[in-house]
Amino acid sequence: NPIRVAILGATGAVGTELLELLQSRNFPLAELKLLASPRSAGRTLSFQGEELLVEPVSEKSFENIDVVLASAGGSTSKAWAAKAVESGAAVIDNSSAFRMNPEVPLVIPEVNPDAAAMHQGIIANPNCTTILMAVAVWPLHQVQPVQRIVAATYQSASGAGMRAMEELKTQAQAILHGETPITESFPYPLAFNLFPHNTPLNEQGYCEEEMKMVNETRKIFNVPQLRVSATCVRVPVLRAHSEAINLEFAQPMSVATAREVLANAPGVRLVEDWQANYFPMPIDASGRDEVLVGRIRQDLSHPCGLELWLCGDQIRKGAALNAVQIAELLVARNLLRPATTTMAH
Ligand code: A2P
Ligand code: 11C
Repeated sequence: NPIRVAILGATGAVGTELLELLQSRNFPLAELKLLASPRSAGRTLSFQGEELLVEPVSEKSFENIDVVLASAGGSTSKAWAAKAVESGAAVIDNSSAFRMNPEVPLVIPEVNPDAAAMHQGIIANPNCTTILMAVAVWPLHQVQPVQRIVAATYQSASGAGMRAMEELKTQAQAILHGETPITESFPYPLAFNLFPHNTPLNEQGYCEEEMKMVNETRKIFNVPQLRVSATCVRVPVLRAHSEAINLEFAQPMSVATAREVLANAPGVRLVEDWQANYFPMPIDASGRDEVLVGRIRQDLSHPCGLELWLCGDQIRKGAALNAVQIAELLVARNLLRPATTTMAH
């Protein structure tokens, strides 16, 4: 049956991509409602050749809606998710608000699709850096359990939203004109610079973004003690995140095995031309569905270690595409309505 969908945060970087994906993937839509803040009231967005009005989100927004794709930040999700669930909708939430709630499945369809079955109204979409890493590491973990993951990220402006992407361009122009760059979305100039991810730090010195990679990966892989450590960095790239990943297994995994596994893994594209020294780059990952993986090599410092490098579109697989894939999964498995009664308020 065709599905009635609402996009909460339709005017944002992820919202815009959700709109594009619902069109290009031929999602079985009965109705599409576009929701944003009162700032966007009166705006229209084009969808399948029609101009659709953006509505400010309200109490009535979720009536007769089957699926809410929410990407308007954690506080907006916290304010509206329970109301949407009460109205009978399944909420696929892109924010970090509910990810670590034990009642909320945290789903990457290529990795843990079965987890979706236990949802009670809300299904969380993982953080973009977690998704990209998990899509590449999970297939190897199936061949031989990963003992430890050490990651360093190179995160684009898109992870901080549409205004941040505009700010990077404006900063670059300002600097090229000899002017002082304006910083609003970011704490420091990003153009011609980089800085450690600016989310709050814990007492161990890890920032929130790094702890998301630790805790979300453990939940998605269902390995509560998995050893993960990350260093997250914002780089002056417009779109698509990159990650350098070191994996340690209990036994050596050959580069040939890893390459073969990843060449056949869902959602992964192996990109390696060793002669040309050509490997995944954010410009090649932008606008693509797959996570590009390459530079797979034996870790010189450890017999059971592997090194790899990946790039993935943060807005697409890192956010909007994963959310639409979850919606498709719910439809395919007839899971739109929770198996049990609705979630506690
Ligand atoms: P708006 O454009 O009306 O501000 P991005 O991550 O690219 O910055 O986008 C954030 C998205 O979340 C936008 O669509 C934005 O709408 C929406 N949003 C932000 N705050 C609210 C809110 N309080 N209620 C509803 N939507 C919101
Ligand atoms: C970034 N990953 O690139 C972040 C943005 O938990 O969904 C998304 C934050 C989140 O800054």
